[in-house]
Amino acid sequence: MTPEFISQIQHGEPLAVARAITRVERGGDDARTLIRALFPYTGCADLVGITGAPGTGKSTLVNALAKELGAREKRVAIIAVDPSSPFTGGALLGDRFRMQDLAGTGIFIRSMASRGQLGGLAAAVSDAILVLDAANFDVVLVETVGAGQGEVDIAKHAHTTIVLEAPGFGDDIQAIKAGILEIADILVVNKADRDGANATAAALEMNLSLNPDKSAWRPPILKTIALKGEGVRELVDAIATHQKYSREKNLRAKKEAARFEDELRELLQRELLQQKLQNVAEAKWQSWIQEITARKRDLYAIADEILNS
Ligand SMILES: Nc1nc2c(ncn2[C@@H]2O[C@H](COP(=O)(O)OP(=O)(O)OP(=O)(O)O)[C@@H](O)[C@H]2O)c(=O)[nH]1
Ligand SMILES: [Mg+2]
Repeated sequence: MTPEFISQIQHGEPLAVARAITRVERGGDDARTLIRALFPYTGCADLVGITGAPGTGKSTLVNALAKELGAREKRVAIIAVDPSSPFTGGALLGDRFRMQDLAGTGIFIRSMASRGQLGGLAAAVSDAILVLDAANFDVVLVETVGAGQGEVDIAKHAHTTIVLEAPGFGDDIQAIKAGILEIADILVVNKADRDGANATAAALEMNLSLNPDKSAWRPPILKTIALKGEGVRELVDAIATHQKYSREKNLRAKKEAARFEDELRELLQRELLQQKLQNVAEAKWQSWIQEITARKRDLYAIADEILNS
């Protein structure tokens, strides 16, 4: 890792930034050295999470948001966390289309697959965010499907979290089902060109009014037609309003502290686990599991043995 590489990343050179993210995805010592070198240059980018059920229009909206931010002279990067789940098989094709859509705009886009990530998806995405932050992007947009704890954590830890909903599920609010409504700083009913958008907005409104805390930030409910870019200007304004509010109320600093605290705990868990297990042979491990299933010994006894070894 040369000083030139670090400097290229800091200048936001797309190839260097892409290589850096590949490196943090692979994990290991290389990733660690890189993040440590970049960390002092982070802490400036606005981190905006966009989450919602599959198909609500997150990718379309993120592209529209990125363009509007770009028009406001912001340097924008996008991370799309691809759930690589069977029910959203279109993600890859969709992403190719998105990348074409953004070609020539100077907007950096990268998708990260949630499968097969050493050290977990959340860790890889946080490191990628640090890379983009060090690369002097003003805004990092992170799209996640609101499923899975790691993904929810990513969204939760953004400075501003947008939860997307779309009409067409009857009275059901998908975000409630997914348990992600509470993390919203801004609620968006996308596909407002469709029947039921007003009803969905009203249902969200009712849900918000159940929250008795009048002093807290009340998430605005906006309607967008992401396909046509309608409502996107208002959404960018709402993001700015929220960021101003969270700076004034010191929420941004608190969120960041909470994020690093969670990440430090996770890191320690992984490292300690690895430390304790690195000298345990697979056969030994399997024999412990068999002892437990045969009720010869219990979980606590085995754990004690490992911890005291
Ligand atoms: N009618 C209508 N369709 C839209 C709108 N926004 C997005 N769509 C369509 O909805 C479909 C899903 O959009 P995506 O942006 O891929 O949704 P997503 O939430 O990113 O989907 P996943 O990443 O697979 O979870 C696409 O066919 C879009 O063209 C909108 O405002 N109105
Ligand atoms: Mg998508």
